[in-house]
Formats: sequence, structure tokens, C-alpha cells
Amino acid sequence: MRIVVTRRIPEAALVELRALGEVRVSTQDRPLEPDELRKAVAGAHAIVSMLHDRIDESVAEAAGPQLRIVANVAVGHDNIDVRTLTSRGIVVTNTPGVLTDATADLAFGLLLTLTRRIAEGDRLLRAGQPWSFHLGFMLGSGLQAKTLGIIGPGQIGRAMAKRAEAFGLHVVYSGRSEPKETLLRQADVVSLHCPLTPQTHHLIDAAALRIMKPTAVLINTTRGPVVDESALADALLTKQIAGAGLDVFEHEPDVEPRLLELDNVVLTPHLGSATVETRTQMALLAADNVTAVLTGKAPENPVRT
Ligand code: 8YV
Repeated sequence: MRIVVTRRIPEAALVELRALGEVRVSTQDRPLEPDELRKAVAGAHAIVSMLHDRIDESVAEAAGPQLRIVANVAVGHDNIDVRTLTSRGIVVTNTPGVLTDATADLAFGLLLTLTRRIAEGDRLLRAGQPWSFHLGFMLGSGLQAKTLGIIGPGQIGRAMAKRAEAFGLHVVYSGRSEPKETLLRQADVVSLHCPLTPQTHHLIDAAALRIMKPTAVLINTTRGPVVDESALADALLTKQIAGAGLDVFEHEPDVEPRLLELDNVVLTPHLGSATVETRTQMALLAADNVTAVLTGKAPENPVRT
């Protein structure tokens, strides 16, 4: 069996995969270009993929008819053409569950950092700017008794709600198919936890941002294209909303340049699941899925269309 891994993954998962056959790991710590990816997967029975690897029909073709599984090291699978692969008999798997807490932690961390101006205060001190304490100095806003609106009440959305409730926020939800206007109107914090699909692309657009309170903040730890990033920059610059905490971007690794200039924006480079423990569990789960399929068993985490 040949297993192709598109970027470095934790050693424990490689050990598991090596028990199945020849493992080829791209040692580039960046996504392979489409041509490089097609070349790399030739002859693969399994592909272990991740964020920004576009796995479509051309990749399946390049791999060859023996390809049995694409195991994404992520809960999101918008990088994979699941319908086409599944119709060719290729199993697609993801890694739900193991990154729920890490991602919700980061989402809540972005919220606290934003509302208590933590990153801004850090920048002020590092810049050597003079400061002195007075009662009106660098005031943020409290979270207690505020309303958190969760768009996408899946595992991560519910884990965010749990953290918010512990901090005294009131939580309201909106699913993918329910109207989100009421939530946008009510919420002091809007946090996005829905997957990226054609239906959720630009779910937060100029019109949605106009509905939000001028005191509200937006948190995005799901996928950048769920938000129209240019409309968000407009809304922040014109003070239509009060701030944003963003871990994901519409055109990663690029960030809308206007966002970089704003103090009421906190930015992290797609760190939602980036803890040693979580990334190890994600890679092990992907390896388990590969092991299952290559040994003729049902994988734990099949993605269905
Ligand atoms: C992953 C993520 O680390 O799981 C997801 O969907 O967005 C991240 O937490 C990343 O996608 C790696 O493939």
C-alpha cells in the first residue's frame, strides 16, 4: 500500500501509517501547488490531506484507480470535492470531536482579547508608549449579561456556548436553515461555527453586517469565506459594528489589508486546533480512518454528501 501525506504530521500517526505500507510525506510546510499535489499522489491508495489541499477529480485521476481513501486532518472538508470522490468509490473522512475544545477555547480567547483590549494593550507597551493609570484608561466592555449569538450550533458552537455561559452570557442559536436576522439583531457577540458550503458562503455580507448592533462584535473561527471580508472591513471602518476577532480569512494566507490597520480587530493565523494535544489526536484519528479503510473495515468518520 502507498500512503501519501501532503504535509508533515505528528510522528505517532506516521508510525501507525507505516504499519500499512510505504508512507510518503511532503516535507514542505506549505500546501503543495496543484501540479505538485497531482504528482505527489501518483499510485496512492490513501491520501492524508489537510487545509488548503484542493482534492478534486484531477487529483483522484492523478492518483489512479487504486485510491481508496482521502483522510482529511480537519473537521472541515470544504477543500475536498466529496461528491465526485464518493461517486468514484473513494471514502472521504474527517476528524470531528477531537478539536472541539481547542477551537472553542480559541474563539472565546479572541472574544476576551477583543473586548478587554488585551492585544491592543500589549502593542501599546511594546511600542514604549507612555501611559498612566486613570479610571477611563483603555476601557473595554464586559461580557456579563450580554447575548452571544451562535451561528452553527454543532459541536464547536455548543462548546463555545458552554464557555460563554460560564462567563455569564446569554446564548441564542441559529442553524444553517433558520433565519439569522433575529439573532443578528439581538446579539452583542456573533460567533460563526457553521461549515463552509455554497449556502454559507458570504453568510455574513454587507446586509447582515447592517443588521448587527453598532456595539456588536463578530468572531470567526470556521472558514474565512463565510464572511465577506471586504464588507467586514467597510463595516468596521464606518463603525457599523464595534470589532472582530478572526482566526480565518477569505483568501488565506492573505488578510484584507484594511483589517491590519484597525485596533478593534484581533487576528490569529488559523490557530483554532493548534495545540500539541489536539493536532496529535487529529492526525491519529486520520491514521485510524486510513487503517480502517485499507484493512477493509468501516472508518469511524466518513463524510457523507
Ligand atoms: C485544522 C480546521 O487545523 O479542522 C478544521 O477544519 O480548520 C483546523 O482546525 C486545519 O483545517 C488543518 O487541516
